Amino acid sequence: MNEALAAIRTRAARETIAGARALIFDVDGTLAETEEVHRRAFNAAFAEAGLDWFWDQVTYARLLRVAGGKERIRAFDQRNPVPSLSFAEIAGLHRIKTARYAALIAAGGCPLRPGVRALVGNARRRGQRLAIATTTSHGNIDALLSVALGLGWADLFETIVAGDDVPRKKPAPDVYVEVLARLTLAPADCIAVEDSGNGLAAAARAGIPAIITRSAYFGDDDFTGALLVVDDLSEIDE
Ligand code: XBP
Ligand code: MG
Repeated sequence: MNEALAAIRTRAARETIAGARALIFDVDGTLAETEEVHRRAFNAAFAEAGLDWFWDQVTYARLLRVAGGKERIRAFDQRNPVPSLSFAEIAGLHRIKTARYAALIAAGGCPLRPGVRALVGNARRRGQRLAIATTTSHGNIDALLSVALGLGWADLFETIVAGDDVPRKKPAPDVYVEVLARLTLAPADCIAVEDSGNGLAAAARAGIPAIITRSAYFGDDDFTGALLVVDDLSEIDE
């Protein structure tokens, strides 16, 4: 594709985004580069539990293909022929991790990625409805956005659907289908804002056009079918 055609496509995508009835945001990797904080929280929980596990960035990048922290722990434990943790123990370990994540965010915060604040503000000014569709937990969303957007952050989003609110996590479409039901909007009236191949697949299975903001852990994913792929959201709203 030559530059002129690329510019035409980008302009058309920007107009589609500005004209959508609702923008549905993913959280981790999209609103903020949180996965390094999640990785530190997992490792802190393993240490606290006396497990000799440590997830380096290469290991975590591979495990991130499994959506959901509990599912990720289980996938790692099942690398052994005889897994060592029960479901209850995994849930307890994940609770420790979630507490560590909140503490790390509170201590150092995790800034919004470039362009996020502007896009949210411009969308609100255009009268667009905003929602969140994420695999992580409500507690993690609140920990992140109460620092990044202030204590009233939830007032910006009409509805928030988190991983444990639905039967299946991304790449299943469940969180997006639930958001559409709560907004009573058709998929084509919305735009999903995502960072990963799993997120794009989840939005696509719900029939929702998606834009991708490349993130640190998923930058090399296959984003075929995305309406637009950008390095960050500052390319969307000038
Ligand atoms: C990303 C995820 C989450 C986080 C960890 O969610 O897959 O599992 O990595 O959070 P999304 P939890 O990109 O959909 O926002 O440990 O709470 O799952
Ligand atoms: Mg994400």
